[in-house]
Amino acid sequence: ATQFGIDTALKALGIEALNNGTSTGSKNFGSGEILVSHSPVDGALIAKVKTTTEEDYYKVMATATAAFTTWRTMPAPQRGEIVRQFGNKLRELKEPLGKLVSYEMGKSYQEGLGEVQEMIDICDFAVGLSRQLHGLTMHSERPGHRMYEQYHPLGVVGIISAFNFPVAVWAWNTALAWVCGDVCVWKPSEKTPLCGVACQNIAAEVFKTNGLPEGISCLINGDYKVGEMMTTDSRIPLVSATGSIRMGKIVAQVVAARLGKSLLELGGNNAIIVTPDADIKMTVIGAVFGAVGTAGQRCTSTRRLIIHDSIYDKVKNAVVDAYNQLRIGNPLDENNHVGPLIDTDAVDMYNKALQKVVEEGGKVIVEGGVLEGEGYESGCYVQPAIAEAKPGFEIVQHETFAPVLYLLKYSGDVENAIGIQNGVVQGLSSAIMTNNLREAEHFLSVGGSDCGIANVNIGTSGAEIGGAFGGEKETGGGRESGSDAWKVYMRRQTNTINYTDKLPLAQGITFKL
Ligand code: UN1
Repeated sequence: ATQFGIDTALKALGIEALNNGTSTGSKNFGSGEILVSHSPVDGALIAKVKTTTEEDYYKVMATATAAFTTWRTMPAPQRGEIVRQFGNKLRELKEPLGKLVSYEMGKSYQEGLGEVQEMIDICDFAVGLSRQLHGLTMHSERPGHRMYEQYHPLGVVGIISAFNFPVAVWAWNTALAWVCGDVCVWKPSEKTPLCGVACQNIAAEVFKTNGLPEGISCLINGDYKVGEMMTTDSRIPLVSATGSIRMGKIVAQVVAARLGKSLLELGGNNAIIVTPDADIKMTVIGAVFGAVGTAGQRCTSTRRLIIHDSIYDKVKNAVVDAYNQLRIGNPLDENNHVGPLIDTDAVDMYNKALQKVVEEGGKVIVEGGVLEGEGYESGCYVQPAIAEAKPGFEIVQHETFAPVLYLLKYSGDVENAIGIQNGVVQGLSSAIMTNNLREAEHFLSVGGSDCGIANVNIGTSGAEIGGAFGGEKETGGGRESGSDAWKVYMRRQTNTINYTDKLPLAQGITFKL
């Protein structure tokens, strides 16, 4: 762990051998079972975290709801100032935090730094937003009346995040929620609890320095049962959850049963359509980064390449060539492209997917396999694989969170490729590689991609924070991050004011007493 400066990074982030996984800011406690965080990089124990019991949770919620009454009255631009300071702290700690992300989650150090950069970017975005939480004004149909709308904070926002973006997805939610006047309770993935502790330490210091109350940023830890405390809790008007479709369906139903709001960011099954007019060089970079970046564990990872038959062999050979150059190994070593999967369960899923595609009649053209020997002791390193498949295969309908890329062939019009691309239950990210304006515009038109993200001459992953991020169908319909995604963190109120001494009724109704 000392080799890549992990010990120094942990120290800079205030991570101890045993951490309290429940926190309201600077007050940390926790009396639950102990969660152990092992690195998929080398299998070593990084540190332990005490989980949150029901009793701990009630303390957190009491503190959070009390903090809300203070925080919501602070002018939004002043809340923005706090988020600005938080962003600056992240700038200072970018390297240690990027390193911890890489070491606890397994993505490359470059991608770990990129993730922290997303946090910094969303803070900047939120600071600007803090002066722009705009509503509209409308013209009243009644004389001497004024009508407008305003946005008020919602309350306590619950955040459930996944292991694959252990810090950025929290920041997307929390930076916006904070400027909107909400307080947040976060349950990070039980696979990356230390990333949660580190972020909470950073936030806590900023709130404390500014003399703000405990409870604006809260952390809870544990498995799905801890998440359930939030989904069933009617004091939480919004639950923002990132993870599997299976998890999202449960969260959606539990939150809806109490008529709460949920913001869901679930699975993707993202495809790149490669048309006869594609720039092959660009296609290869986009497809390979999309498929093997974060070892295929992004929700935006490229899972399917839908290639026109006229250029199929050319594209296939170029992609296979690129795969042969991939270096797999310790993600903190910047010579490597691909790090480990999160754990050995993920390795099993990867193996099963490769088995299944062969059973269904597919052909593996870049052999997969679990890597063994020096440097691979954790058992989590796999060879990124490519299989030729058919769009209708059962396995191709699923999001396997691993570097398995399916090559699918289409013939004729781009419409056929769009049909294949849309023919799955997920609807997160999509892309077309083409220099043909007609094909590109068709792909973006109403009859084109049905995804929340549709790119031209860019891969499926690596979205910028400025756009709204999320997808349709079983991806869950939520939108986070940029554009007007902030609106979900606030409640809208329509106000009509009568400044006359008459009381005319709307719709021309007369009512005489
Ligand atoms: C995720 O995988 O949950 O677009 C988020 C991307 C990143 C975010 C991915 N900016 O790939």
